[in-house]
Parts: sequence; structure tokens; C-alpha cells
Amino acid sequence: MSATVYKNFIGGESIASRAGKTFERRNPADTREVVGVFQESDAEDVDAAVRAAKAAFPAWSGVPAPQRGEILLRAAEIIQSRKDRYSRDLTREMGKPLFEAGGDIVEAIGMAQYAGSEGRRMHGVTTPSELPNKFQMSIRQPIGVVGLITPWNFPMAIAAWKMLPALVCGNTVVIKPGEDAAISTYNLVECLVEAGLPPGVVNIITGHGPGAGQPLVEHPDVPVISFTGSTATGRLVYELAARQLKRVSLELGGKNPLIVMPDADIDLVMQGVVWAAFGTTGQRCTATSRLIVHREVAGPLVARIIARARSLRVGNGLDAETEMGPLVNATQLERVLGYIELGQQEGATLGCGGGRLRDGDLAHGHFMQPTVFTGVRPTMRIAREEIFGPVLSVIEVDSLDEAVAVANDVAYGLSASIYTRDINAAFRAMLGLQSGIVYINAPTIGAEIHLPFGGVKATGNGHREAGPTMLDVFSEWKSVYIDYSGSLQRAQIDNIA
Ligand code: UN1
Repeated sequence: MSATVYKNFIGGESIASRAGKTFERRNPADTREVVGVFQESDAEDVDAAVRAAKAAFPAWSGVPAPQRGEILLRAAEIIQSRKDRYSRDLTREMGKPLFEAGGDIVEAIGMAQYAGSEGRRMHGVTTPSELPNKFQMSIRQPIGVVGLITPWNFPMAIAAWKMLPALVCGNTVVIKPGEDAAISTYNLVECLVEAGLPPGVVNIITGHGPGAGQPLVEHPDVPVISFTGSTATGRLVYELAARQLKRVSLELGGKNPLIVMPDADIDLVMQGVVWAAFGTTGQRCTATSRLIVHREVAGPLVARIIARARSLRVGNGLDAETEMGPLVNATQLERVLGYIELGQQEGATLGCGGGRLRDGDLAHGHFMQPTVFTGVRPTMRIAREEIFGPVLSVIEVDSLDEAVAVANDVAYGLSASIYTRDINAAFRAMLGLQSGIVYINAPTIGAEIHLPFGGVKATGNGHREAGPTMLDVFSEWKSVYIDYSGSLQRAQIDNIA
């Protein structure tokens, strides 16, 4: 069976890259299978997509927001009706097990419903004036063409988080999905088009960062860039975009801590840690990568985590039994294995895992064992750098204050968690942890789309996706003053005797 060829989607048409170059994507669980062939786009292709988006902007921004929202609500129903097929596509392209792929798609459906209904809200602020016979209010307006650069780890959910708020606000879009998982973006856009999205309102360009991502970031007709990916690439995106004073939203790395106090329910902690450290093969920016545990309970807790990690069924995500899939590609596998070596050199103890898995069919994929390092010190690189793989570092502490200090002593601040039954400890941690998201008695993953999502410090640049905050990146405020007094009324500040 020959693989489907995906062309760029520009102005409602499928168009090959001008240079005629393509690249193929292979299934990370079985690299004998090509899951799709994609266009290797360059600056000319990006320019064509931006021109299409720019041409579509006047009409789309003129559609009343509730009607824009209705298209998103219809798309939600279409995605729902194809959830099983899209889940299989998603598992084949990036490896997560089918039940997790379904969750990725459900997150996109939730966002389509939430952003769709926002078409009927999009509240501004109306306040009394300092002067008589004067009215004032503020409204949101669309900005123009937005450029979206999305990752492979939540290929439908994160594309939806960015695209759907941008659309309901009245912008048009050029999206460059992660080259390892572009099919899910095509699936999402297919539903929007069937729901009635006009040609040119969303355009898809595939390719790699330097060839296709950079020209999008630098294009003078793209005033807004939203990027999710590594902190290193995010910094580059920010620098390039700053030259043109663009609005940039960055969602970058994490090194998420999960704190365990001695009074915690140890069985609950074990389940939470195993899910948050090894779910999605640890390839979530919200994954738990540091277990900061009170010394009193460290021994029994870590023994249970290791026992459960050893029993996790690693395999092809299409297999219903599979609990953990492969790493996304060979480079990531090598990178993670490099950290396993480094951790040992730094003096940490390998509690379990650490190796590549090659038995039987696994030899054809990028599989490795769930890994736990014990005896980790906060200064070690495995305790400070984002690994983005199934690797948990266990750090022992003696108090809540020490736990919070260790948790905060990294560059990142996305998600953090504490397990305790002591309400005072929970509140102290909730306020003291430097992160955009805090969980109490739940692990660091599983954010819902109707609360703000994002992080502090090197995790981002102050913006939040999802929740009511999602509109801020994609709209411009306009404050409107209406003087109906019929005379010149000087503002209060200009009227001081
Ligand atoms: C990500 O890992 O990039 O909170 C996003 C969660 C998911 C999203 C994760 N809702 O785990």
C-alpha cells in the first residue's frame, strides 16, 4: 500500500511545494511503515499561504463572531463522528496508545465547543465615565494573519488550542504542524472546511523549522506568532519576531515536580506518578519528571513506583494492551538514552529501566523502558534539564520548605503538584510553587481547556493558552469613548483648576 501524499493546503486547494520536494514520515512503533508523504516547503510556499490568508481576512473578520463560532461548533460534531479513525491516524503518526490518542482528539473537540461558544461572549468592559453625557466601552478586534507552529506530542489538541481561538476572534491562519505528526492537523482542518470554513481562512504548510517555520516567523504580513516547542527554539522564534515587534506567544519546556509529604496516600501517589511520568512516554510538557519526596516515605513509595514501572506494557499503541508507546523518533530516543548515561555518570542510581527495547517487533520501533533514577541531587543535570522521555528523577527532602525550594530551583515553571492531607501544607505549596499550574493530590498532567494553560520563567513569555485568556493573544483591544453632550468636554485630567 503506498502512503498518502499530503499537499500544502493553500486558499482551499491542495498544492505541491514549488520546489517539488517532499519528506516522508514513518510510524515510530514500526518504521517499516510510511504513514504519509509531506511537502518540504520553503519561503515561497509560506509566502503563497500568507497571501491566501491575507486575502481571506477582510471577509472572515467581517463575519459576525457568533456565526464564526457556529462553524466551530459544527466542526466539533464532525470531529466526534470520526474520533476512532482520527485516533488511529494519530497513534500511527506519533506513537501514543489509542486511548491517549482519543484523549488528544477529545481535547480538540472540547476546544471547538469552548471557542465556538466564545463567539457569543467575547466580552469587553463597559465602565462609567468621569464626565456626564459620555459613554465608554472596550471591544476586541481581530489582528490579521496569525502564524502557528505546533508540536507533535499533542498534534490535534494543541493545533486546536491555537487555531480555534484565533478563528473565533476573526483572524486567518497559516499553520506549520510539527513534521513528525502533521496528519492530525489535516484531519482537524478537514472538519472545519466541511463545517463551512471559507477557503483561505486556514492554510497548512508542512516542512521543517529552518525551511518553513522561520519564513513564517519572519513574514512581514504575519503580525502574530504562536509557538509550542523547546525553549531553545522558542528563544530563536522570539528573537526573530522581535525585530518586527510581533506579538509572540511561547509555550516551552518544563521540569515538573511532584511533591510528596509523609501524610500522603501512598497508593494514590504511586498511581499518579506512574501515569504522569510514563504516560505519553513522558513526552508531555506537563509530564512529572521530578519526584520530590519526604525522606520518611521515600523507601516504600519508590519501591512501589519501580514495581509498577517494571510491569508497564510497552508496545505499539495500536495494540489495545499497550500502556506506553515508543519515543517519537530516533533522535529523541538517542537523546533520552544520552541522559540515562549522563545520570549514571553524575552519580544517580538506576532504580529500573534505562535500556532500549528490541525484542521481537519492538526492534522496528523507538522503544525504551520506563526509567527511574534514585539518589538524585537537585544540582544534577538530570534534575534540571527537560528530558522529554519516560525518565523520573527521585529527590529526597526533609521538609515542605525544602521541597518547595527544590521544586522552584530550575529554569522552568509549567506544572507542579503536591500530595498531602494537610490543608495548611497544601495552601503553602499552592502559593509558593513557581508554576503556571498547580495540582493538589493529583499529578502534573491533565489540564482542562477552560482554565488558562501556560507557565512562568523559561516555560514561556507571560501568555496563557486556553481558558478565557486564549482570546488575548489573538485579539486587539479597542477602547471607545462616545461623547453625546454636544459640547467640548475636556477630560478630567485636562480640567484641573
Ligand atoms: C503538552 O504536554 O504539551 O495537561 C500539553 C495536559 C494536557 C496537555 C499537555 N491537557 O497534560
